[in-house]
Amino acid sequence: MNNVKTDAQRIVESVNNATLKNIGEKILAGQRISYDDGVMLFEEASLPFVGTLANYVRELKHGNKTYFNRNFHIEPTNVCVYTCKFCSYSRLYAHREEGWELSSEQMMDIVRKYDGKPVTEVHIVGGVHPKMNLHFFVDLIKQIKAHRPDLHVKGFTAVELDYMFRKAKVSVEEGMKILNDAGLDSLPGGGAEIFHDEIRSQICNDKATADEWLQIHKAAHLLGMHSNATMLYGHIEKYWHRVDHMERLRQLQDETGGFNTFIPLKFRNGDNEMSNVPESSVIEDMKLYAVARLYMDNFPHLKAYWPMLGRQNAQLTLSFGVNDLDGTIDDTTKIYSMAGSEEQTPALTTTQLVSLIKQVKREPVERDTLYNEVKNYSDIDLHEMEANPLYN
Ligand code: V47
Ligand code: SF4
Repeated sequence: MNNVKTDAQRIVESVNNATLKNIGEKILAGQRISYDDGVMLFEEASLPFVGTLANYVRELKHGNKTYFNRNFHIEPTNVCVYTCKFCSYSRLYAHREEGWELSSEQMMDIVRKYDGKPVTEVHIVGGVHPKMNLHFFVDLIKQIKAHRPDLHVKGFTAVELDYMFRKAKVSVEEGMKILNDAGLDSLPGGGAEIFHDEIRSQICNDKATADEWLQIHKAAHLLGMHSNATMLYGHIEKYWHRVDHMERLRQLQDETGGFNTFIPLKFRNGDNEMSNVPESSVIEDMKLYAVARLYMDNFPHLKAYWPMLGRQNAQLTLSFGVNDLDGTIDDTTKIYSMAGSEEQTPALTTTQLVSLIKQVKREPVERDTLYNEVKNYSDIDLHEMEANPLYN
């Protein structure tokens, strides 16, 4: 830790730009950086500058610990009433014969497939299907909880919830309470994209607005539920739109403290209506993670979702502020493989994930959804893990 602090002090002392030096000094003193500082970091700072500072903040908060959890995904449908231009995954409701729709029984078969396996979470997220309504999902959640009460149910983006609540003619607060009472434990971070209307109106004009997204997460937090937040970056947004997005999240977090994790999602341009938009470079990706770590000072965790970044770049993020890697065991999600990610079958065994983390000298720690530590793998031999079916 002392070394990282010295590295951070050195890089701040050596920078010529007075504004950047001032931002660096704020970070070293544990002070919050401003909106203008955030934009300045994107526009003017070098990758080593933001990276060294982000690594310092990461180690201050978490030392070498790198969390992962063992979960599985259920994607109820890819049929969707919305038309987000970046989405390679959905099929319009009008063409629903080209998509898939799982029945409750089929989803319960997926849950039962994990009986006896050491998973702690099911992540349920999909398209917005007009027939899969609030009552359908209340029933599904109850069935999951009746079958496996200890399984944490993290489900539904604010976009799915907004549609569900409107259709059921309940308020956001009533709808969240109904789902929470049924057994929904927390919310994933999807659907946030870029909040600012200048961009939102161009890439996902017809779904929940920024204010609606934030209102739903606030309602969940007020019930004592936790949630995550994402940002879809690296397409047509400007740096200041990213900072505006992070600022709105930081403000809600100041109010409720209900967010666990911030998850930047790299835009992938395969097979969607934005295929003409080039993808961001690895340097831009690492810079984004680092600035996010510096800006989101009240978010405990910063997560990289490797199925979309690729495993080597995800490993690299561990030096740029990230302390959590997602996508373990048997990540059945199709959203990124359909968007052109290198990871066509995103499954990584626990042994492989632990090995990825150890290769860069970090400490692999399995966590549950709420970041309670389940197991520290630092002293567990990789050969022993390879021989144990529980980890493969
Ligand atoms: O909201 C869609 C994104 C999100 C593309 O909370 C795309 O733990 C890149 O939110 N390129 C859904 N991204 C996934 C999501 C998520 C994933 C993992 C963990 C958690 C969590 C949440 O996927 C959507 C959208 O932003 N997305 N298409 C694309 N072409
Ligand atoms: Fe539907 Fe989600 Fe795809 Fe948008 S990103 S079209 S809401 S599945």
